[in-house]
Amino acid sequence: MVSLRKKTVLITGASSGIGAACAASFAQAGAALVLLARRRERLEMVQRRLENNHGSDTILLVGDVGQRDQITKAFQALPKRWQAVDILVNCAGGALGEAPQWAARPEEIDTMIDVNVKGLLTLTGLCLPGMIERGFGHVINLGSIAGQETYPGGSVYSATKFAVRAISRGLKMDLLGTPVRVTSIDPGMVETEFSLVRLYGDQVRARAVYKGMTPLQAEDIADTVLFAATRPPHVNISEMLVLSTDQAAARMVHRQTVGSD
Ligand code: 8X3
Repeated sequence: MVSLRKKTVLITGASSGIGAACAASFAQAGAALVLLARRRERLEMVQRRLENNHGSDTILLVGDVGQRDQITKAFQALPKRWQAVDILVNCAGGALGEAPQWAARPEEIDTMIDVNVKGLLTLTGLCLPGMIERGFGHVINLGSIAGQETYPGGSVYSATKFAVRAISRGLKMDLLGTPVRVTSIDPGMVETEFSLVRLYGDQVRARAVYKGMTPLQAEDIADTVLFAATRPPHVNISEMLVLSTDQAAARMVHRQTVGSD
C-alpha cells in the first residue's frame, strides 16, 4: 500500500463538495495538503477544520484554475517544498445552465471549458514534471458519468467531461515507462452544490434533481479517490464509474413517489 503520511497532495476545488471531502480523507490519512479554490473564506474554514481535527499541515492556494497565468504565478510563488506535489486531485469543475446547445450562453461555454478542461491541464502541467523527476506521482482526475454519455441540455458540460477522459487516457500513454499513475473517476449524481451552481441558485429546482432518490455524497467519492491513491505502486486504478444504486444511466434514475396514490 502507498502510505499517505507526509505525502503532499494538491486538491483543486477544495473549498466544497468532493474537493473538500477529499481534503478531509487525505488529512485523516496524514497527508500534507495544498488546498486550491477561488473562495478564500471557504478555504480557510476547510483549513481550520483539518488543522483542528487532524493536526494537518496545509497551505492555501487561492485562485481560479481557469485563469492560467494567475494560477501559474500563485503556484510558483509557493515555498519550494509545497511545489513538490506527490498526488494531484483535479476536482475543480462544474456545469452552468441546462439550455439546448445552441442557446447556451457564450460565457457559460467558456467557463466550463476554461475550468473543467484547461484548468485541469494547467495544474497537471505544473505538477507532473516534478513527479517524473522524483520518481513518484499520481494524477487523479474527477470526470463524470457525463463524460461517458450525454443528455439533453448537457452537451457542453459532457464535452468537457469527455475531454477529461481523453486527457486521462492520453496522459497514461505519455507517462508509460514512468512510475506516475493516472486515475479517472466518473461520479454520477452526487449531492453537492453542483446542481445549485448549474441552476444559478434555484434551490427548488436543485432539490428536485435528487428528489425521491438516494444520491451519492461527496464522501462516497472521496472514499474512491483515497482507495485509488493508496493502492500498491504497481496497481493503477485506471478508470472508475461510481453511481448511486438508484441510478443506471445519466438520465435513468429510480425515484420513490411518496404520497401519491
Ligand atoms: C454530474 C453528473 O449527470 O448531473 O457530473 O451531469 S450529471
